[in-house]
Amino acid sequence: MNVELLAPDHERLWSDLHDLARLSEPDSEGWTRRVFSEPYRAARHWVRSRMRDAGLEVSVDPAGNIVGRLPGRHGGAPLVTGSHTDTVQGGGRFDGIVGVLGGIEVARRLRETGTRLDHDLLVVDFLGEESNPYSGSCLGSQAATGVLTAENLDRVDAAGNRLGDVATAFGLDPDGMLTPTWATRPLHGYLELHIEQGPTLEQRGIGIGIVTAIVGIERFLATFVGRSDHAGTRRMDDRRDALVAAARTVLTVEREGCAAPGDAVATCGDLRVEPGAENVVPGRTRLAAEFRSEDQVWLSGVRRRIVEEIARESAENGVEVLIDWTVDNPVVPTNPSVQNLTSAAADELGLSWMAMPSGAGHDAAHLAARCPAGMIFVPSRDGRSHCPEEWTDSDQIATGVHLLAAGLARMDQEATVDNDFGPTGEETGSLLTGTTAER
Ligand code: HGY
Ligand code: MN
Ligand code: MN
Repeated sequence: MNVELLAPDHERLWSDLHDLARLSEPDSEGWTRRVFSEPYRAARHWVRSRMRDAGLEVSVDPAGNIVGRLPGRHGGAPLVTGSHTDTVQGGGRFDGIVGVLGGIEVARRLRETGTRLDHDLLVVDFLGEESNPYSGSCLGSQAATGVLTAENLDRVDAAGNRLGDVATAFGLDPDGMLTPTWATRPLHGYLELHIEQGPTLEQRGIGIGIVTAIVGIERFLATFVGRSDHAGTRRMDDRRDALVAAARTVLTVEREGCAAPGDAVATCGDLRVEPGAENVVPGRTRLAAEFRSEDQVWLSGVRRRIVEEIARESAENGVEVLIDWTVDNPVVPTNPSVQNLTSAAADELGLSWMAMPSGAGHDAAHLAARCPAGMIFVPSRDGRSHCPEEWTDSDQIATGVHLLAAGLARMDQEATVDNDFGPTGEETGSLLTGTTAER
């Protein structure tokens, strides 16, 4: 198969990206399309119509994911690509979107060049990949792979809305979300195109990242309970200040992250103060924090260490603390065969590439539990993401889409993608063990 032919139509891809970007909360900074919101409903309608225009058979699976199918010669276990079109609050135009539009463009190019894959190709817009109060993140890929539970459906958001009810109001079937469509159905393989959301590729002047692992994420919500008091009459040695206790935890979390091995990170992203008045000693605070690393040992250890530290510090301030761990995603290595097939395709296209971990979470982490899965990164300008400044150049996206097509084509040709031996019977080592093949 001459994969040069599968090069994407730059203008069409770029025009799609900017058409979709129009569907955002009108008065938000940057681009905001939160799961279950009206802009998100409009975006899913737009995605379905673009999939149909591309000649795909479009459906919404029981988990709520939009699935575009391009029939293959022999059918069987499908090849899957895709990503997400929901955004964070005040986010950008590329995170997730590049993978969904890239998958649609690959399908168009296969049809326009008369290239028939052996396997069906499914292009998926996964429901709600971004962080949510119900299941942590990745609602649609969790549901499709059997991770979402009835308990998740009963969780409520800050306004007290229950996931099951919100999904029903959005037109989805909560019972369907508990039917793990892809937990039993065999999948031939999964390859996702995504922006790096970090600075490495740009700093190294490399056009492609081949992801070796997706970091594990531990996330907690800590509630500090002290005592509200008059700020003018309560002596400093007689306070139970819930904000001071939370502030000490913020510094403890930061210390953990700075002392951690490798690329591990630790972040406190949200702090709520009650009653939140300048003349009242805060009686209650709520702090959201998370830890990420590709080192599972460190990640598991930090959970134990930080609980003891927070309890000790809070007690010194006469404050009680309740910690609820809301996300406990393990480190997920990508499939070595998929890494090697994708890097071979990058070599064939003469692309510069490097092996690298993903510091962001992705739907691929859940697909990896169900089939040989991998990811391709394209650069992010200044490493910025989850903000209006998020940007990737048109030609960088086109290069990523071209590699996505070539990587999927190679996976399609493999009898089983999990094949550990190449045509000569040599063991195809993983990029995990090889040197970073920067070209
Ligand atoms: O938070 C993440 O890593 C992803 O962008 N949802
Ligand atoms: Mn994403
Ligand atoms: Mn994101």
